[in-house]
Amino acid sequence: MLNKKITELLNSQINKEFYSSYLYLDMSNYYFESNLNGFGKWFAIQAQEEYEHAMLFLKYILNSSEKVELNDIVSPNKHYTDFKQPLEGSMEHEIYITTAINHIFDEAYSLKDFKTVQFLEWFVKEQGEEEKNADDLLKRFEMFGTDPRGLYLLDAELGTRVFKSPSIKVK
Ligand code: OFO
Repeated sequence: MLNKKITELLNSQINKEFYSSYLYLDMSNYYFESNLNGFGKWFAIQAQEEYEHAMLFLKYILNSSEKVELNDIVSPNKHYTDFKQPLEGSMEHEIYITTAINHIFDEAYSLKDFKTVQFLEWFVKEQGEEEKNADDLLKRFEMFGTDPRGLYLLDAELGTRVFKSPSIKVK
């Protein structure tokens, strides 16, 4: 059993993670449409990771014998006009998600819900890595992406990304 507030926050996080998946899929589509297939693949894998994150929150709620609430996922509704915009959007979005996860962590800690604290620790670490990835990608784009040859090589490198399942398991 979980505290009501914690259950609400975890349910809201399911929605945020599905939205993250949608947002990254939208970015992926934009790059594929622009023939930057490596960027497209990188963001498609990111979308897949976010789907997995949503499922981890969902399973955690189910395993705690609480009700999962699946709410509407809003459309990303973005219209990118240059290759840098999704990278800036991704950075901004990861900071937003980190804030949301830290907030749940904080609430769980105050309520001495150490089971949830322990579950969230993996996400705190993951967010640190994702912010770093988003920042690296943005900076590397700023360095190399404005030169056609640099953009070509960066795209080729991003296309080598492979999907890895989250290292946390919620049965
Ligand atoms: Fe769900 O990992 Fe970042 O946002």
